[in-house]
Amino acid sequence: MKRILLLHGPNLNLLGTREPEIYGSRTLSSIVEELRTDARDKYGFELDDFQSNYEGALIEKIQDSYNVHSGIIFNPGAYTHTSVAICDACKVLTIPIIEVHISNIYQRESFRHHSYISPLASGIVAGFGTNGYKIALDGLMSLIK
Ligand code: CA2
Repeated sequence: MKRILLLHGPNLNLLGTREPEIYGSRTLSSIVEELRTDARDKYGFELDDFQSNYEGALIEKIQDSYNVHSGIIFNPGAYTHTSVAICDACKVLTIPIIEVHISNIYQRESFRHHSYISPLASGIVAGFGTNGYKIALDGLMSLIK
């Protein structure tokens, strides 16, 4: 079965435990399991998932994705706005990357308005809460199926 990767950056392991007014009340594991089911049942794709608070671990996962995954759904968390290293790792990939933000980063502090990932992303979803992951899955599948 073909595979896609759902990748999460720092602090997103805390989803569902704090700041529900910004990030909603769902846990990361419930989001992952729902998306895994949708990927398999709607599209026939296996979904691998990984979350890390460490930049290097995310970079290694992106590198390992080469020749394994058909696309990536990626919420890089705060590394969105800071990480040239993650940007460089993504540049090597030829598969589509869909960048996801739960919040609308353009309605928030100005330091969240710049993304190092967006120029490399095939699509960007922001401001739809955790429903954005489903939108990202449909968008990614429209590109690779
Ligand atoms: O809106 C998003 O999805 C963000 O990628 C989330 C990042 C933030 O730095 C980006 O600017 C936008 C922060 C993730 C923090 O996640 C938490 C979840 C629950 C409780 C506390 C933090």
